[in-house]
Amino acid sequence: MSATTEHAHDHDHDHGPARGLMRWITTTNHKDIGTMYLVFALTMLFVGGLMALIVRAELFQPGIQFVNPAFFNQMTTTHALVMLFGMIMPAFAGFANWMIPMMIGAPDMALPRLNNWSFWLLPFAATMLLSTLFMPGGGPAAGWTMYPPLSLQGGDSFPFTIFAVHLLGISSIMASINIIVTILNMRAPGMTLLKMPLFVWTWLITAYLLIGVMPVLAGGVTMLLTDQFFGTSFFQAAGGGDPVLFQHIFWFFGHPEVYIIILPAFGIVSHIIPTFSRKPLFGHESMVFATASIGFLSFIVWAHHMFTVGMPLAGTLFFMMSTMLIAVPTGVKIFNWTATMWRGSISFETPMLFAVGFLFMFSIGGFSGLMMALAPVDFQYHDTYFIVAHFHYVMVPGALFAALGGAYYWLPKWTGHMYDEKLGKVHFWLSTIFVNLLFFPQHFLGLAGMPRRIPDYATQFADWNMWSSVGAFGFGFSQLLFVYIVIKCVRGGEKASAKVWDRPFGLEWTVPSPAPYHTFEKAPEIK
Ligand code: HEM
Ligand SMILES: [Cu+2]
Repeated sequence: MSATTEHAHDHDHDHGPARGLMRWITTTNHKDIGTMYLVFALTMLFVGGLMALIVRAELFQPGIQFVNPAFFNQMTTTHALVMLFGMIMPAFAGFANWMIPMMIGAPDMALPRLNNWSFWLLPFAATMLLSTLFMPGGGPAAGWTMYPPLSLQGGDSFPFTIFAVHLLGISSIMASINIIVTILNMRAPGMTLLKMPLFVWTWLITAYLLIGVMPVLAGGVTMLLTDQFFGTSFFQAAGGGDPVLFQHIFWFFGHPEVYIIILPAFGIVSHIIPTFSRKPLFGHESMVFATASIGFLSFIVWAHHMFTVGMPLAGTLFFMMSTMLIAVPTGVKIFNWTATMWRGSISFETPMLFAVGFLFMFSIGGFSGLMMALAPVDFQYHDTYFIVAHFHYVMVPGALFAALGGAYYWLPKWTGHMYDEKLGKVHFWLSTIFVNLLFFPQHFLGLAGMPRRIPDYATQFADWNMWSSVGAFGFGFSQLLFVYIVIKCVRGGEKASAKVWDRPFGLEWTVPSPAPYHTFEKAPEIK
């Protein structure tokens, strides 16, 4: 990626945003919509975080202290749904909106009205999902995976959950269509596909994954709905159906979904590490091919979530080996990031701290994933806290850290001000210490046999659960510091230059900070 340009930042005509609330409701501007996605995601981080803290408060000690088991189950279920669909996916969609047009030298997204609609579905979907908690019988409680028959035995709010999932899926599909059309049609002249920055590449592949699997999820949950209310028996053994079919459908969506979450994170990290190593990304093309291979492989590994269901030996072997294959392109990426830093002139501003933290801690989650990919040993790990430790390592110090690093990295570009570097570093270290206290002991708990999704446990698990809960509250409260830093940065601070960093790569650094409401109305020249 060697895109540099002479920039056209002065605009002949200058129609700024409308005023007041209507600006946000009717906006078709990619930067406004990006901001709304990011603010929404940050809000949902605290909604989902509160649910997680209710879970961890209950698990602080063995026995039942604070909530009844039914409500506990609603908290684990809605926590996951909110964090996945309400927090991390919208966060990366926010980055996509803000950055993709600027990175490819386009004036906006290709389909701006669709863009507005993709965003505005989200608050309605989230409200519908959260409102189930106040309905008779409460919210969904069978886990975010919604396995029948259990998921069909919950309260009457079930159709609302399903409808919320449908809306979230529609939003994702529309956003993906928009991203693909934008990337394929709106690149500035000279921006060939292989010159595209990695964040753009990872989102292009993510968008295809989303279009590939969201309809499968929608189909699966609709079949649940008709089983419940319209007398079908897709998943009901009594009527000739098969509950395991749902698991196949769900994980055909579910595994690509985890890459939908992590690929944009890979993209962001691939921007931060070169900037603060003052070297171009090592192996740009191999990164693109690794991302594409991960995207492809993610479709053929789903049954690694189902080893304990029982399947023919050939099936077990296939899913075991295809899963382990994913470690190869993932390893290519880790190697390339490390090689980018090799002999670089590295400095550790907050974005770089989060990126390097990502590198180490995401890898911990990758390694536990490899352990679980071994079918025979997964019989021990499955449905234990080891799983909880694995996916939280990839999602929190993995995906979420990349998002936080990206936020610090581009905040000066978005707001025109530098954030408070000292506080940013404090935020990083508090987050890192507490996130490890929170999730590392869960490996031990899982190996010792503690099952996941339970409100009470045997006293032998007491010590590590206590530490894990301490970590959870520490991590949760540390994120308030992030909110403070962001608000402080929006309201003022040292003025940021166009370049912001010492040696950044990419078109976004050629426009002034804050980025004007309209950028690249004349396409930049890519050399
Ligand atoms: C090296 C790459 C990875 C490998 C080999 C891997 C492997 C696995 C396996 C085998 C399981 C199922 C274990 C069981 O239930 O018994 C699993 C669960 C899970 N993984 Fe990964 N994984 C990898 C990366 C990721 C990434 C990048 C994410 C997300 C960002 C992720 C998120 C999850 C989640 C959410 C679950 C649990 C789902 C549930 O049961 O609720 N994994 N992983
Ligand atoms: Cu998987």
